[in-house]
Amino acid sequence: THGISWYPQYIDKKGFKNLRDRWKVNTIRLALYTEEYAGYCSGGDKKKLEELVVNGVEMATDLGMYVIVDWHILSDGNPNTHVKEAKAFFKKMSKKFKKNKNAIYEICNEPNSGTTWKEIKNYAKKVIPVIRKNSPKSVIVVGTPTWSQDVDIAAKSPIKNYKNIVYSLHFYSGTHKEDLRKRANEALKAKLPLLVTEFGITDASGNGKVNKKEAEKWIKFLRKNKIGFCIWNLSNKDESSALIRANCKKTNGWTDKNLTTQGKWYKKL
Ligand code: IDC
Repeated sequence: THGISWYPQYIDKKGFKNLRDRWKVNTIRLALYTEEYAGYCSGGDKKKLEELVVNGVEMATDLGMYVIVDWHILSDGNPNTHVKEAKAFFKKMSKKFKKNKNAIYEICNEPNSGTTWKEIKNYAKKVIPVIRKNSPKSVIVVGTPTWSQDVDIAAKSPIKNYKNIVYSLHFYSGTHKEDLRKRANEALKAKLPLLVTEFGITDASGNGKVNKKEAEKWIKFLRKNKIGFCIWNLSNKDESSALIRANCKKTNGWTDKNLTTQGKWYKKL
């Protein structure tokens, strides 16, 4: 999804079903911004946002899909900024979803602004036990430094004492290329489990020209290494990373002419 406070209408079971049946999607990632767009920690309506997350998880579950609960830090840079809220949020959610084996917890989208791996680990060590209390086995995704790119750094010092922890790798093929794949390879060589919880084929701004040639290289790399991937973003925002064209208001039942260049490319994948 895009930010669910901004685009709540896409939490639509029919839309998810279309993605599953026509696009062969098996995972929905629910992006809950913490800071931007009436974010969860910046004055947004917490109750309503939680309801959207719960609805999204229930819809995905009914449809037999995985669902990622994404604590979407971005302009807040360092996950420790809102660690208190994160703990309370994941406590509530992991309790609600303790029977949902398909629920995946992504505890910090993209640390940035110089946040170090050590700081992220400190944050993770506070949030993981909260989830583990309710959900001993669920998959937990930890963001890596520099907008979830420094997986090579994480690989040198992974989180100890917990199972089913994976590390996120994000890329936008208009911006990130062979150099990032090389670093991802280093992480894989060190046996770090990776999940691409977000990628696009535009540039890193989520806009600009699509780069399909580089995107094909990435997809080849991901398939070869059996790494799952979620595309950014399910919305009709007027930007090239949106899957739906700005003039289309439908949240399900899309035809190819409702899709952007990235949308069409992804559907065919
Ligand atoms: C972008 C959205 C854009 C929004 C911007 C700021 O596409 O509409 O205005 O965020 O909130 C990320 C982030 C993701 C970004 C995306 C594209 O996780 O929130 O979305 N991106 O810039 N990391 C790399 C790229």
